Amino acid sequence: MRLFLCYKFMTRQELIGQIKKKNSFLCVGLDTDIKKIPQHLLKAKDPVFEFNKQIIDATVDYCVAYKPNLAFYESLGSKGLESLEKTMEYIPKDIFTIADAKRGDIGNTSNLYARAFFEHMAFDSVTVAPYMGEDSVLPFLDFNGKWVILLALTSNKGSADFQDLQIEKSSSKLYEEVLRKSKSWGNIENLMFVVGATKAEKLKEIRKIVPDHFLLVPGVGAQGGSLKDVSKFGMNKDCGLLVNSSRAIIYASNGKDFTSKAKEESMKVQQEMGEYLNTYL
Ligand code: NUP
Repeated sequence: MRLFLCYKFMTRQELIGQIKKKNSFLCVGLDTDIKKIPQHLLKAKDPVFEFNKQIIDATVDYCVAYKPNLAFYESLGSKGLESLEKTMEYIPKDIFTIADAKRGDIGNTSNLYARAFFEHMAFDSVTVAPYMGEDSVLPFLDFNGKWVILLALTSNKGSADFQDLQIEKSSSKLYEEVLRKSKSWGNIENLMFVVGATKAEKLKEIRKIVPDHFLLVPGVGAQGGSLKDVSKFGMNKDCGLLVNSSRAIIYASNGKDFTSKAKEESMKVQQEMGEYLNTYL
């Protein structure tokens, strides 16, 4: 196991600065599946890290964030975690990093999850599920300069099961109540929310509840969400969006040209984002 000695963080202002500098609010999802990576990389000592390294080199000029999803690394056991640690060391320090882990537990346990991602692996942020309530989220917010990205309205079909439930004797849906209640647990400097790109039509109402917070928006690309609608309804005066695309970029090709295709795809998304930043900001 590698031990990270640096305690790295990125402020809201620094993140906004990166978005303006790169004309991009793209987050590339490092959902690296050993079964999907190009054959020729399987000869490498650490194929998952080798893939990530080459994807990072190809896309780093067009994105402001990387989001490894923990499932892809944990499923490979200690080797997978080592690939993730190496990936975290490789990502340039001016890029925002998101551990997509969807954690949250009783206080002392949440504190250890936070230490794993913020101290051991030096992530800037972690995705957290709100289901266990305030005392399960606050331990993550105790870490100076680090961010919680709380699940609000997720991109999948099953989000309707609970998140969309109407609260009795109220005009709110459950996800709206999550936003209203949890926004006081942190502030716009340390708390973001997940809203799926497939739910772009809800962004107008969501912005009435959380006008200034950053939103992490997964679901463009493979899940079919519209970048245009997300930008139109979700952008605030500081942009306020990180839009994630994983499969559509990292698996744009599974041949030897995977890096040039990933570069092409990320550049395409970045150029579209540049237009929306000009139009809606
Ligand atoms: O609501 C969510 N939807 C979603 O797809 C919240 C997420 N964290 N994600 C994650 O974003 C998902 O687990 C995956 O890591 C990524 C989307 O990948 P893709 O559909 O762009 O390939």
